Amino acid sequence: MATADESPGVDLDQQPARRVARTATHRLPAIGEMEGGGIRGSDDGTGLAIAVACSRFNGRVTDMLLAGALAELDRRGVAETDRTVVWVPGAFELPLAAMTLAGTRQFDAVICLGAVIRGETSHYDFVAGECAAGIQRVQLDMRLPVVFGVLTTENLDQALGRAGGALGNKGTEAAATAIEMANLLRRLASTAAGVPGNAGTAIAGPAGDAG
Ligand code: INI
Repeated sequence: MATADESPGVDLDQQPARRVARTATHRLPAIGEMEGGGIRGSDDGTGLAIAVACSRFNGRVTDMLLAGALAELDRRGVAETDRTVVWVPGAFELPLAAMTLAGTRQFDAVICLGAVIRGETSHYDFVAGECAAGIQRVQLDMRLPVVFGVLTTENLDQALGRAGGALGNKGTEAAATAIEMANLLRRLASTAAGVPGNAGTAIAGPAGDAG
């Protein structure tokens, strides 16, 4: 089928410059064409606005996750004025808070922090499973990085070990992920939209956005 560019009577061979431009509109740079062999978000948080939703349940752990996340945002240049922290009762409530924050369109990423620790009943499985599924749903539906900084452990010691203890801090990791993903989406959006004629197919626009 003839496209607008290939309408009868137009000899593309006579228009080499135009032909090159046309070719470029149809694809992102291939892996190998970008530095380092791929496209990656930077770890520089300057200019990014980040929201953090933090669960109060197992607060001894989540306080440490939050401290780790905020320190990492600081270290990577996210201004204090560009950060918002909201609290929810438990991990089960994190997806709704994340959805609401994402819906404001004021943030480049949302970080969810929580600690689900196995008890004697199956409650743990429901809370952990629904929390993870809900967070993933928000990030896909909203096309915004929503980071799963939620510990799911057998006991308190395992959680403490991953909240600033011997095994690192899940909050710190979550902040780094938020920045990298926010920058990656920005980059992909500008790569796609920046190619002449490709504005209508920018790949990182929010769901439901007309543009
Ligand atoms: N919430 C957590 O964040 N961590 C848990 O370990 C936990 N456990 O085990 O019960 C937990 N439960 C509360 C839940 O998140 C909701 O706040 C509650 O069910 C009300 O919706």
